[in-house]
Amino acid sequence: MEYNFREIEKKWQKRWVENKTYQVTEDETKQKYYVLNMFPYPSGAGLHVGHPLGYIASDIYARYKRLQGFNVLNPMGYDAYGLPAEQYAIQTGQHPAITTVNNINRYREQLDKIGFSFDWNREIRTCDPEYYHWTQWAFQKMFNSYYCNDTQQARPIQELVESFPKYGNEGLNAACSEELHFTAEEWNAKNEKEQQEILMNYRIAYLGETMVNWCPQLGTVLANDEVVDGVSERGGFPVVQKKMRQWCLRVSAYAQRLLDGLDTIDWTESLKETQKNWIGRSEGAEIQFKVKDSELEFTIFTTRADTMFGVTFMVLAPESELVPQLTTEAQKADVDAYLERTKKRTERERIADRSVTGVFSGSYAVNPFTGEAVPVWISDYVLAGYGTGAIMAVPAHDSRDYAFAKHFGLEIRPLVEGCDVSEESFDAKEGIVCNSPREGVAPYCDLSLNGLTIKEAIAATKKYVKEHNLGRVKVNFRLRDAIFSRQRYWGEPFPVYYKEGMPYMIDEESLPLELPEVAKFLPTETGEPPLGHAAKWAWDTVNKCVADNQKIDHITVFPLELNTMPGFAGSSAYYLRYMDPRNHKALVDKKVDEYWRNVDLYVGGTEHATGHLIYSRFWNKFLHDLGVSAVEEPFQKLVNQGMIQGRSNFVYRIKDTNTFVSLNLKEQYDTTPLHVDVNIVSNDILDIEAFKAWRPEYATAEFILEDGKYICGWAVEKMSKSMFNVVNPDMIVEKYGADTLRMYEMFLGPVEQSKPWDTNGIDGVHRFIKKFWSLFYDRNGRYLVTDEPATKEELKSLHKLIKKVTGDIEQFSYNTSISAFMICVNELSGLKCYKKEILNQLVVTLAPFAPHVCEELWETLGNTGSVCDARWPIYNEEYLIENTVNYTISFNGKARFNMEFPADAASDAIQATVLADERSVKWMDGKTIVKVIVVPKKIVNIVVK
Ligand code: ANZ
Repeated sequence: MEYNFREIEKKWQKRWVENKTYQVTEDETKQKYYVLNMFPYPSGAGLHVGHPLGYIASDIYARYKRLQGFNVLNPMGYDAYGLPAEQYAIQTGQHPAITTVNNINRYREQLDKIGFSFDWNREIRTCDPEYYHWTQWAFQKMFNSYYCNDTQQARPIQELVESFPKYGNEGLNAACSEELHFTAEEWNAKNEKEQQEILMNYRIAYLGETMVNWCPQLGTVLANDEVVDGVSERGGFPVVQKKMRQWCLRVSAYAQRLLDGLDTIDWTESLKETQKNWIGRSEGAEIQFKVKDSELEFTIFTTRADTMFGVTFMVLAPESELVPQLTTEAQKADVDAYLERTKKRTERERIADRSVTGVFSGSYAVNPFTGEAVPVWISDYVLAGYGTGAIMAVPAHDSRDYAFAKHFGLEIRPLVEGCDVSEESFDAKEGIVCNSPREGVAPYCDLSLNGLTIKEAIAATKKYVKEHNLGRVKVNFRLRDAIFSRQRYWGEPFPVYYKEGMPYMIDEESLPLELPEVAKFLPTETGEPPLGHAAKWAWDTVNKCVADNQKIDHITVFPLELNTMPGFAGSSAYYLRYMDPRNHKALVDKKVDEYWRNVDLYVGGTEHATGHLIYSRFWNKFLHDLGVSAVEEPFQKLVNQGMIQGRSNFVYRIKDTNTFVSLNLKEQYDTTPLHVDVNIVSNDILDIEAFKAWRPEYATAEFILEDGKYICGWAVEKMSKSMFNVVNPDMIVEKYGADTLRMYEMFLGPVEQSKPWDTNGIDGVHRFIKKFWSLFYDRNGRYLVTDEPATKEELKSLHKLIKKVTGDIEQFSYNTSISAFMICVNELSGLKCYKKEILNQLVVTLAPFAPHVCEELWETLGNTGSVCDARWPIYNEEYLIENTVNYTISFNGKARFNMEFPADAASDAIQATVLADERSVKWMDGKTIVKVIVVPKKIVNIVVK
């Protein structure tokens, strides 16, 4: 029988479905293992060979764990809300739900062909109301919670509702947007709306005034990385900074826990480092400065409190609320002009751009340490969202302050008198060189920093600040709260209605609140989000249902929220839902969650390092506080798969002709390289007929060939449609089978590494599977397998493999495993080993990589049940012991041939056997033996004369 992969793969894919091979339930008798892939956004282009890379890697691991006896959860679903479907809808009128379903169906078809062990029973789609029910539910819980800094956890907002009337917010230590102080009397004197405003200050999901990148043409707010040089990445439309009331999540409250959690998980150091930087913990002090000739006071944040004596000016962020207060009449026009200018820049551009801009406010601030008045400037190198949005500038010790002072001719005063502050002496990284020991400073206050190191000086200053009530010690985080509103259609609707401008949650029993139909997917004429087009988008609080907008009376029927949730909403807790996807009563049943706990292995791209992987950790911690998620960290081990790059092919057209010259002859002509579809090139040889048929203009093309062939050039580039280097996995499966595709993708190189797709080696992998097959059947289809006992050599070959593959899989080093399979199969072929004892175990070892062919051969060997349920073989060290040693036989120091001896052979015996060998007789050439030296386990040297 021939290796007919088409039939085999079809047969087993069908049988897996019929036998529910990959369906998994909670089984208390087995240990769980949860494998997860970052679920895909189903785009219109379908899968290319880069997409399954991570899925194959995790599938191998899932199958391996199952063979080891674990109860493995390996689910798959779709991140189905997203911009491309919506943009397409805007352009064509096609409802995004339809495009999304079509794309999902195509994805599923492609995935099914590759033979994954996904439990499709657990499929989820983020756009499915049954799914987003729980996204909305979690949002409501966040709205109804605040973060207690003392206990470091989320707690019901109801606690505040109950304590404010009794104690005000005295003694409350909670994460908030703004520091507030009020007594019980003050609280009780407020009306409902005012009280709601105060509670908003503490809620974990809150409406906040935020500066956003607003793109009027797209009618939406963009994330910083969606804005490039002041225009939208998508479409190139102008973007302005605008203050907007938006839903936000108080991610910043969890900053310390997000940081601490990193020490408990098995992620790469580089990814942890990225998250640490993103969270950006910074220890410093907040210090108060009085405004000269005024009652006003403001606070700055500094990590270098010790530099108080070097402050020569202050800087406010342009958006700071202090700006209008501190701007004097004389400076107003200049300040307004400056503010107008900076509005156009995103925060990221402001950080990246080092050109100096700014304007004097007209006011002065008093240094609490020296009593000196220094000018207050406004500049966008100070960010509104960080620290207090105001700084004390120490140009002699901070590079940005230095550049600013130089530009505007402000004083640069080093901490040590007489220090060189010329441009040449400035070390941007270290600040100016003369940091310590500190000498010669004449403090106005009684603090002396003389002789201290920077660290000691900072500590001493902080202590002084605290003791003299000049400010407080403060830890700042760079991590910002997440903006959670999008002015788009294709996303989860907020389960929120508005009464007197304040948001209220629809009751939990009424969830999910389903996305309404709209006439148009664009913002309305009045600039409202697309949901503003919905005719039936009001909440009837009596009947607890959605009502026509006409019924809005602001008494019992209220308008619903028009924003929708952002992309990360649906992907933040999806791994929990996979545990219990059809539960109507809860996100996940408590017992089920206790069983699966968290993801043991998560595989996905590094591009999610700071988005999804921060948000989902935050979301999970919140649910953990609620007692919903059993484990604080959602993803125990994380593996980032590399990208598969495209391998492009080129043809060379001779300028101004329709003639194409083969690669190695092109130097003789003046040519232009053109991308050619890699699918009509095989091993860099162009299929000329296919090329002619590819484009009408090539129908009459002529060719200058070498050795009768047209050889294409190649280059490694991003895999993209425009480079014609996209390889569709369907084509590979069609030509070679899924098992070859799976093994080949893994053979390309280490999973974590980016590497080019290069079909040139695929034949080799395919041949390997055929060779493996030929251990079972000969060319004439005769079944070869026997029950004979295995020899030591055969066992050694097998156990060497088992040992290697077991170790490799644990390290995700699949490419080296595949080499080991090739070696083993070659060895067994050489030994003509067709023994069941060996083949049974070989099949099990290969099954995670090539499941179809292994199922088939497992059955052939007479086993019942799926190979998935076999036992992973355990290698036996005994078979691996080298029981023979290879000796080099030399004559007068020259190596001549090799001989095998038992490892424990005695020197005498070795000597006798060597001398009796006919090759020795030849090399001695009738001469006399002077001496025979036997170096155990190595060499035999015969000295002759
Ligand atoms: C005085 C000083 C002297 C500073 C010196 C630094 C060096 P990290 O580590 O990132 O927290 N800063 C504070 N708030 C800022 C804002 N909103 N925008 C821009 N810069 C701000 O950095 C904290 C330091 O960055 C603070 O310490 C402050 O400058 C500046 F030799 O204060 B420093």
